[in-house]
Amino acid sequence: MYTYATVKTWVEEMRQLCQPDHVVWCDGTEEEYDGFVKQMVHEGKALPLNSKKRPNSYAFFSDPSDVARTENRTFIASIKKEDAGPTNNWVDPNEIKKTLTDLYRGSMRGRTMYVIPFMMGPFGSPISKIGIQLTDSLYVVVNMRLMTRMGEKVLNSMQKADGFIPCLHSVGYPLAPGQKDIPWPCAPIEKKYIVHFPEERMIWSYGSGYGGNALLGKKCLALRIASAIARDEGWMAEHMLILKLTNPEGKFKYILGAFPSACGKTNLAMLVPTLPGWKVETLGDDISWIRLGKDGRLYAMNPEYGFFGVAKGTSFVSNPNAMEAIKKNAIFTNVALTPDGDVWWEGIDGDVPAHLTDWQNQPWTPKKGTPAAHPNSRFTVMTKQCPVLAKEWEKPEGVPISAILVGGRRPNTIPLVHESFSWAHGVFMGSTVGSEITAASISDQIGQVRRDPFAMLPFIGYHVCDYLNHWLEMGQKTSIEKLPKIFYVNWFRKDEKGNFLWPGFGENSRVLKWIFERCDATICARKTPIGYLPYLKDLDVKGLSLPKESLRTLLTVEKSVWAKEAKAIRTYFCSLGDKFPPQLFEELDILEKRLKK
Ligand code: O2Y
Ligand code: MN
Repeated sequence: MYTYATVKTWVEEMRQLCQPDHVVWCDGTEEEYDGFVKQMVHEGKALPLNSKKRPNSYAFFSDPSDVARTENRTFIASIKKEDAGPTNNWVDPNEIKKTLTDLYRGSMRGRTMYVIPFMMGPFGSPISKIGIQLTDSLYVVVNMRLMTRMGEKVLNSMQKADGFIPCLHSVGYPLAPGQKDIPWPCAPIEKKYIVHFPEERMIWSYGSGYGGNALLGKKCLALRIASAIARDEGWMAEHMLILKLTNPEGKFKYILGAFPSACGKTNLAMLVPTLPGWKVETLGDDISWIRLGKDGRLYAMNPEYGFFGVAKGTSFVSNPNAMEAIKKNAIFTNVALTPDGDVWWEGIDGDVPAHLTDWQNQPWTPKKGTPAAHPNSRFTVMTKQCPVLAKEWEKPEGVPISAILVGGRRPNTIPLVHESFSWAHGVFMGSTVGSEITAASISDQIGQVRRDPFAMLPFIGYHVCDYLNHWLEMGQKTSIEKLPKIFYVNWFRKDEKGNFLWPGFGENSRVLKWIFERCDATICARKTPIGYLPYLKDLDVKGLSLPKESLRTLLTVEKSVWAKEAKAIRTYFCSLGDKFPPQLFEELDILEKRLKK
């Protein structure tokens, strides 16, 4: 266990290993942030944007080899291989420590080691966790300041905390004496390692400076390590947005949503309802920590302090609140630049400009045929800049949850919305979530479903079967009426011509309204073999020009199609090995029986 008393010793040990020229303890202040950004501008690593259009905002451009999370270089180093399960890359902790110790030795030469004390979760929450990240990347430092509660306040609260999670990070590009630095130092792909030690509660990341690989509070700590801690301590760390939905009478509910990466979690979290009188407010767009409250209800809180959103496709049409949030004090990574020094990406509002500088600093015109912004280009901004932030978003105890939504991109089979019969049935639904493969390196996979249980597949820090079992056990901790209801939604259903049947975005408020009313039991629902579906009269489509036929398809359960789905689910469950929870096989058996009736 890494306790308060060991912070200085650990930092000193890592300093001796990585051999930086300097060590700087970050205080997390605005002045410090401004100084760091200025330094990076001076070094040619950051570009200030047009201050009239985008005040206090900066663009960064990564190495083309370092543009996203690298799942094949992400590892779980549990003592026993079987504890990592069939869906994680396992490495032996002792072996990988040897390999990485050799790589870290001298890896910060010619650089500064920054010490970042950070807190995931609000101060005062019983499940908030402290991390200390050591990094030789100033880009990481400034992003961590926007994404986490960071600095002196964390160090001061450490004495009361039960320890900290050590997070060691190096870009893996030491500088020889006199060697000039490059704008985005990193190591080649085969030398990148993002390693999690779930038993030791420790993270070692080497060779990448990008996003989830390098901002270690996010996917590494708040999901992979936290999911292992949560299993041991009886709570849950989930890949979920948190929103507050208020009806025209002023009654509100908190709703969570588990959707795989790039399925619109940020858009849903900040949705502008098209239904008059309804309101959505945001509490989080990516990660949710869930615990049992004293009253027997499940409570959720967002452990993060900022958004690291996908820029591509973000516009005043798809997400006006995100566009407002990033008007100032933002960091942009791998976006394109307009001639007047503002940002641009595919899908942003307005006409495509005639001339841009693309994310690789090359002149760009629409004729070029390549994306101007990288498809995984990002904005980083503090949560507090979201114009529809719910005032209670930082409540240490979290907010009581009424509903959990799950879903992926499914052009067929899955209706617009259906509700589970029970908690175990809801866990079954969550375990089957996935998206259809549209572009794969192996073309024969196109059209198949890539399953992603509760959208957590890349982020479970232990065995996927133990994870699903933990979900089932959480349902045993309280009475059924206190548990949130679980709904499976699918915004991505298509017709035979490949057109989306449902308009999505703000119109999703119509589905949220149905869910709200089901939670209150003010409306009935149609019992089908797969779950409860809306009666046509209960889904509010007033003012929506949706053909009757489309609505029918969106709310139909085709038994023959579902029989195939059930078969595919069985194949998937079997692929996860002997530890797969029997209760979920029972749910599948019952589903098949209901389909045969
Ligand atoms: O590519 C990256 O490093 C970022 S991944 C990411 C960032 C913010 C929210 N979610 C995700 C994700 O992959 O789920
Ligand atoms: Mn995510």
